[in-house]
Amino acid sequence: MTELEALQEQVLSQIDKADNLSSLDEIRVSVLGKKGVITEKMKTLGSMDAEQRKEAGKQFNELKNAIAQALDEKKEVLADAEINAKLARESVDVTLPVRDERQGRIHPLYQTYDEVISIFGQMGFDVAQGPDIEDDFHNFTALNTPKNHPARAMQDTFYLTAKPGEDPSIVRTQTSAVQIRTMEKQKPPVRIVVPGRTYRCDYDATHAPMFHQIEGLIVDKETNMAHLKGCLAEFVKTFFELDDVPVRFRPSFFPFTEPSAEMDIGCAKGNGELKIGAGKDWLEILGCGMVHPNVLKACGIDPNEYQGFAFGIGLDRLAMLKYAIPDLRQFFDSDLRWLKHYGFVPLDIPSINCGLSINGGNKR
Ligand code: 2NL
Repeated sequence: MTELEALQEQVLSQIDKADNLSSLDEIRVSVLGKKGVITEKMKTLGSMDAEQRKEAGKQFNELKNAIAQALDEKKEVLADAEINAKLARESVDVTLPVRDERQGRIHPLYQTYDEVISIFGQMGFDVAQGPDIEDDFHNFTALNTPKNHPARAMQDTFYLTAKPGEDPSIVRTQTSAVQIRTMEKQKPPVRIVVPGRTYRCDYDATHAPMFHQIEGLIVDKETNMAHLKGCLAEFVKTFFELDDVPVRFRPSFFPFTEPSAEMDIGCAKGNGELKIGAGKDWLEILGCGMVHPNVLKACGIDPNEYQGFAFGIGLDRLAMLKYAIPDLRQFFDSDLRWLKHYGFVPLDIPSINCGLSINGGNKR
């Protein structure tokens, strides 16, 4: 056996015995590394004469290739074995109980939001949404609220800084602009509810500068005040989960409806308690009315052919009433202890927007 053959046999047997990737790498370095046996042998080629060098060079290369190939093959085998061992070691026990101590809660406001949308959804309303920043036309003018109308007063509405010569943009005071945008695009019949954030410059236990509304709008040929009453009476019964909730409509004024009304629900107040659905007291719950002909005209709808009803409900107040939350400001404090107390377990909510089409805007 030549010296090279002996070396090859010795290295191959070392490779064969290696039982992990790092000892295999040590072998590679000791043979093929900078100071490795074969590398050292290669260096001797320089001192040989041409004929010798040709023969020795060929033999060294064959040796080197054989060892490199053996190293590669063994490396693959060891890597596979290491992965399999790791998989066996780290197997997941799917029968272990689920960790549940950090489950989140649905905010009572959005629980209410989901409930209200799903009730109107079951009545056949679609959901429409739109931007929080509006222009003067959609927030005011199209809603029969011309310039100098008191509803535009600076202390109520947040305005953004105007570009020279332009009307300032408005942070919407109600969601009605979305109904205007829908009527501009869609021929009647229109049947939508518009939930969303609204903003007014106001702050106390029952008012926050950002609050939530849902407005409803139906425009069709035969729509009348009786439909409005039936729809809203049905809504409060379903929302408060009661067989009967007395309602009454008081005349009111909104620029965008004529006639306008406020709807109260029957309740009993006393001893610091409020019981909804029975008793001699009344609680105002929403504003509503028949869509003003000027609003239909502003959207290109002929008021002689179509009429409609509309309503606006404060979602924050509905949530406070149904879930007995005394102070509106807590809604926006982001206090996790509060949310744990007043919040809802996610799986209990009715599925969001069930069966409804959402046109435009960002879904929650
Ligand atoms: C309230 C009163 C209301 C409307 C909102 C409306 C929208 C269009 C046309 C006509 Cl596009 N009306 N919205 C109508 C009556 C009342 O909200 O007190 N909300 C909390």
